[in-house]
Amino acid sequence: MSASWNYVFKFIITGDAAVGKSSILIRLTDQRFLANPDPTLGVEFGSKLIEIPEEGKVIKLQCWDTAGTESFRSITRSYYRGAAGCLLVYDVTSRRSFTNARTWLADVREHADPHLSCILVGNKTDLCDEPAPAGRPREVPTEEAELWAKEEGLLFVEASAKSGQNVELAFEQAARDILDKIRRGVFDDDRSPGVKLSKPVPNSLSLEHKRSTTCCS
Ligand SMILES: Nc1nc2c(ncn2[C@@H]2O[C@H](COP(=O)(O)OP(=O)(O)O)[C@@H](O)[C@H]2O)c(=O)[nH]1
Ligand SMILES: [Mg+2]
Repeated sequence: MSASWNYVFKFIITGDAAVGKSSILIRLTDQRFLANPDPTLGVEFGSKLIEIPEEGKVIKLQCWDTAGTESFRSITRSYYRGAAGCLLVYDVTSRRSFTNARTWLADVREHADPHLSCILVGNKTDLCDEPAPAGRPREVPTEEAELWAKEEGLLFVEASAKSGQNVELAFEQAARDILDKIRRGVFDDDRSPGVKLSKPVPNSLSLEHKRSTTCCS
Protein backbone atom coordinates (compact mmCIF):
# COMPACT_ATOMS: atom_id res chain seq x y z
CA MET A 1 0.00 0.00 0.00
CA SER A 2 1.31 3.47 -0.78
CA ALA A 3 1.00 6.59 1.34
CA SER A 4 -2.12 8.63 0.80
CA TRP A 5 -0.34 11.96 0.59
CA ASN A 6 2.31 13.47 -1.64
CA TYR A 7 4.06 15.76 0.81
CA VAL A 8 4.36 16.44 4.51
CA PHE A 9 4.71 20.14 5.36
CA LYS A 10 5.66 21.29 8.83
CA PHE A 11 3.82 24.40 10.02
CA ILE A 12 4.27 26.58 13.08
CA ILE A 13 1.64 28.90 14.57
CA THR A 14 2.89 32.06 16.30
CA GLY A 15 1.47 35.25 17.74
CA ASP A 16 0.45 36.74 21.09
CA ALA A 17 -1.26 34.68 23.76
CA ALA A 18 -5.07 34.52 23.45
CA VAL A 19 -5.27 35.52 19.77
CA GLY A 20 -6.71 32.08 19.03
CA LYS A 21 -3.77 29.97 17.83
CA SER A 22 -4.86 26.80 19.62
CA SER A 23 -8.44 27.42 18.52
CA ILE A 24 -7.34 27.67 14.89
CA LEU A 25 -5.49 24.38 15.18
CA ILE A 26 -8.44 22.65 16.87
CA ARG A 27 -10.77 24.04 14.19
CA LEU A 28 -8.47 22.70 11.47
CA THR A 29 -8.02 19.23 12.90
CA ASP A 30 -11.29 18.60 14.80
CA GLN A 31 -13.77 21.03 13.20
CA ARG A 32 -14.84 22.30 16.60
CA PHE A 33 -14.51 25.38 18.77
CA LEU A 34 -14.10 25.71 22.54
CA ALA A 35 -15.42 28.97 24.01
CA ASN A 36 -13.44 28.47 27.22
CA PRO A 37 -10.45 26.28 26.54
CA ASP A 38 -8.25 25.51 29.50
CA PRO A 39 -5.13 27.60 28.80
CA THR A 40 -2.95 25.19 30.72
CA LEU A 41 -3.89 22.38 28.37
CA GLY A 42 -2.92 24.24 25.21
CA VAL A 43 -2.35 22.21 22.11
CA GLU A 44 1.06 21.25 20.86
CA PHE A 45 0.58 19.31 17.72
CA GLY A 46 -2.09 18.62 15.17
CA SER A 47 -2.07 16.98 11.81
CA LYS A 48 -4.44 17.11 8.88
CA LEU A 49 -4.59 16.05 5.25
CA ILE A 50 -5.56 18.75 2.78
CA GLU A 51 -6.04 18.49 -0.94
CA ILE A 52 -4.84 21.02 -3.49
CA PRO A 53 -7.04 19.85 -6.37
CA GLU A 54 -5.55 22.00 -9.15
CA GLU A 55 -2.13 20.55 -8.36
CA GLY A 56 -3.49 17.04 -7.89
CA LYS A 57 -1.64 16.89 -4.59
CA VAL A 58 -2.56 15.77 -1.10
CA ILE A 59 -0.55 17.44 1.65
CA LYS A 60 -0.17 16.25 5.19
CA LEU A 61 0.10 19.32 7.41
CA GLN A 62 1.99 18.83 10.65
CA CYS A 63 1.25 21.87 12.77
CA TRP A 64 3.05 22.91 15.90
CA ASP A 65 1.38 25.27 18.31
CA THR A 66 3.28 27.33 20.88
CA ALA A 67 1.04 25.94 23.64
CA GLY A 68 1.52 28.63 26.27
CA THR A 69 5.21 29.31 25.88
CA GLU A 70 4.45 32.56 24.03
CA SER A 71 4.00 34.42 27.32
CA PHE A 72 7.59 33.65 28.25
CA ARG A 73 8.99 34.27 24.78
CA SER A 74 11.04 31.17 25.34
CA ILE A 75 10.33 29.59 22.02
CA THR A 76 13.49 27.89 20.96
CA ARG A 77 15.17 27.37 17.66
CA SER A 78 14.00 23.78 17.67
CA TYR A 79 10.43 25.02 17.41
CA TYR A 80 11.14 27.04 14.28
CA ARG A 81 13.61 24.64 12.78
CA GLY A 82 12.40 22.82 9.76
CA ALA A 83 9.12 24.67 9.37
CA ALA A 84 8.03 25.20 5.77
CA GLY A 85 5.01 27.30 6.70
CA CYS A 86 3.97 29.73 9.40
CA LEU A 87 0.66 31.17 10.53
CA LEU A 88 1.31 34.54 12.16
CA VAL A 89 -1.88 35.20 14.09
CA TYR A 90 -3.31 38.39 15.60
CA ASP A 91 -6.77 39.29 16.88
CA VAL A 92 -8.63 41.85 14.71
CA THR A 93 -10.18 43.32 17.90
CA SER A 94 -6.76 43.85 19.52
CA ARG A 95 -4.43 46.49 18.09
CA ARG A 96 -1.77 45.38 20.54
CA SER A 97 -1.73 41.85 19.14
CA PHE A 98 -1.29 43.32 15.63
CA THR A 99 1.56 45.59 16.76
CA ASN A 100 3.21 42.61 18.45
CA ALA A 101 2.99 40.61 15.21
CA ARG A 102 6.06 42.62 14.12
CA THR A 103 8.09 41.14 16.95
CA TRP A 104 6.83 37.64 16.20
CA LEU A 105 7.77 38.08 12.55
CA ALA A 106 11.24 39.22 13.59
CA ASP A 107 11.57 36.03 15.66
CA VAL A 108 10.46 33.90 12.73
CA ARG A 109 12.92 35.63 10.42
CA GLU A 110 15.73 35.17 12.89
CA HIS A 111 15.17 31.49 13.60
CA ALA A 112 13.26 29.87 10.75
CA ASP A 113 14.17 28.88 7.21
CA PRO A 114 14.42 32.06 5.11
CA HIS A 115 12.22 30.46 2.45
CA LEU A 116 9.38 29.68 4.83
CA SER A 117 5.93 30.72 3.59
CA CYS A 118 4.22 32.93 6.13
CA ILE A 119 0.57 33.94 6.21
CA LEU A 120 -0.69 36.75 8.42
CA VAL A 121 -4.03 35.69 9.92
CA GLY A 122 -6.41 38.25 11.45
CA ASN A 123 -8.54 36.04 13.69
CA LYS A 124 -11.86 36.56 15.55
CA THR A 125 -13.67 38.37 12.71
CA ASP A 126 -16.95 36.96 14.10
CA LEU A 127 -16.62 39.32 17.08
CA CYS A 128 -16.88 42.45 14.92
CA ASP A 129 -20.05 41.14 13.29
CA GLU A 130 -21.76 40.78 16.67
CA PRO A 131 -23.25 43.75 18.52
CA ALA A 132 -22.08 44.43 22.10
CA PRO A 133 -21.95 42.92 24.64
CA ALA A 134 -21.26 39.62 22.80
CA GLY A 135 -19.19 41.34 20.13
CA ARG A 136 -16.14 43.60 20.26
CA PRO A 137 -15.22 46.49 17.96
CA ARG A 138 -12.61 45.92 15.33
CA GLU A 139 -9.31 47.65 16.12
CA VAL A 140 -7.35 46.63 13.03
CA PRO A 141 -8.80 47.60 9.64
CA THR A 142 -8.49 44.94 6.95
CA GLU A 143 -6.73 47.35 4.56
CA GLU A 144 -4.06 48.25 7.10
CA ALA A 145 -3.19 44.61 7.79
CA GLU A 146 -3.27 43.79 4.10
CA LEU A 147 -0.87 46.62 3.35
CA TRP A 148 1.56 45.59 6.07
CA ALA A 149 1.45 41.96 4.88
CA LYS A 150 2.26 43.12 1.36
CA GLU A 151 5.18 45.24 2.55
CA GLU A 152 6.58 42.27 4.45
CA GLY A 153 5.96 39.74 1.68
CA LEU A 154 3.39 37.79 3.70
CA LEU A 155 0.20 36.19 2.52
CA PHE A 156 -2.87 37.52 4.29
CA VAL A 157 -6.33 36.36 5.32
CA GLU A 158 -8.93 37.22 7.94
CA ALA A 159 -10.52 34.27 9.70
CA SER A 160 -12.60 33.05 12.59
CA ALA A 161 -11.78 29.93 14.55
CA LYS A 162 -15.25 30.24 16.06
CA SER A 163 -17.22 30.13 12.81
CA GLY A 164 -14.50 28.24 10.96
CA GLN A 165 -14.40 30.87 8.23
CA ASN A 166 -11.15 30.84 6.22
CA VAL A 167 -9.29 28.63 8.70
CA GLU A 168 -8.59 25.84 6.23
CA LEU A 169 -8.07 28.43 3.51
CA ALA A 170 -5.23 30.01 5.50
CA PHE A 171 -3.33 26.70 5.58
CA GLU A 172 -4.20 26.00 1.94
CA GLN A 173 -2.84 29.34 0.75
CA ALA A 174 0.43 28.77 2.56
CA ALA A 175 0.59 25.18 1.27
CA ARG A 176 0.05 26.41 -2.30
CA ASP A 177 2.89 28.88 -1.83
CA ILE A 178 5.17 26.10 -0.58
CA LEU A 179 4.23 23.86 -3.53
CA ASP A 180 5.08 26.73 -5.83
CA LYS A 181 8.49 27.08 -4.16
CA ILE A 182 9.10 23.36 -4.56
CA ARG A 183 8.28 23.66 -8.25
CA ARG A 184 10.72 26.54 -8.60
CA GLY A 185 13.38 24.62 -6.72
CA VAL A 186 13.44 27.02 -3.76
CA PHE A 187 12.45 24.22 -1.43
CA ASP A 188 14.22 21.03 -2.18
CA ASP A 189 11.82 18.13 -1.64
CA ASP A 190 13.88 16.03 0.64
CA ARG A 191 16.64 18.28 1.82
CA SER A 192 14.49 21.04 3.29
CA PRO A 193 13.54 19.69 6.69
CA GLY A 194 10.05 21.24 6.66
CA VAL A 195 9.13 19.52 3.42
CA LYS A 196 9.07 15.76 3.03
CA LEU A 197 8.14 13.79 -0.01
CA SER A 198 6.03 10.82 0.93
CA LYS A 199 7.60 7.40 0.69
CA PRO A 200 5.54 4.27 0.23
CA VAL A 201 4.90 3.01 3.74
CA PRO A 202 2.93 -0.01 5.00
CA ASN A 203 0.41 2.18 6.79
CA SER A 204 -0.04 5.71 8.01
CA LEU A 205 0.90 4.75 11.56
CA SER A 206 4.49 4.10 10.65
CA LEU A 207 4.86 7.58 9.19
CA GLU A 208 3.35 9.07 12.32
CA HIS A 209 6.22 7.50 14.20
CA LYS A 210 8.69 9.04 11.85
CA ARG A 211 7.73 12.53 12.83
CA SER A 212 10.19 12.60 15.68
CA THR A 213 13.08 11.66 13.45
CA THR A 214 13.69 15.03 11.78
CA CYS A 215 17.00 15.14 13.57
CA CYS A 216 19.42 15.79 10.82
CA SER A 217 18.66 19.30 9.63
N1 LIG B 1 -15.13 34.95 19.28
C1 LIG B 1 -14.00 34.27 19.04
N2 LIG B 1 -13.24 33.83 20.06
C2 LIG B 1 -12.12 33.14 19.76
C3 LIG B 1 -11.71 32.87 18.44
N3 LIG B 1 -10.55 32.17 18.48
C4 LIG B 1 -10.27 32.01 19.78
N4 LIG B 1 -11.20 32.58 20.56
C5 LIG B 1 -11.23 32.63 22.03
O1 LIG B 1 -10.10 33.37 22.46
C6 LIG B 1 -9.55 32.78 23.64
C7 LIG B 1 -8.09 32.39 23.40
O2 LIG B 1 -8.05 31.35 22.42
P1 LIG B 1 -6.81 30.34 22.34
O3 LIG B 1 -7.05 29.48 21.15
O4 LIG B 1 -6.56 29.68 23.63
O5 LIG B 1 -5.62 31.39 22.03
P2 LIG B 1 -4.03 31.12 22.02
O6 LIG B 1 -3.52 31.52 23.37
O7 LIG B 1 -3.50 32.02 20.94
O8 LIG B 1 -3.80 29.68 21.74
C8 LIG B 1 -10.44 31.58 23.98
O9 LIG B 1 -11.40 31.99 24.92
C9 LIG B 1 -11.11 31.23 22.68
O10 LIG B 1 -12.37 30.63 22.84
C10 LIG B 1 -12.53 33.35 17.36
O11 LIG B 1 -12.27 33.18 16.17
N5 LIG B 1 -13.67 34.05 17.73
MG1 LIG C 1 -2.73 28.28 22.86
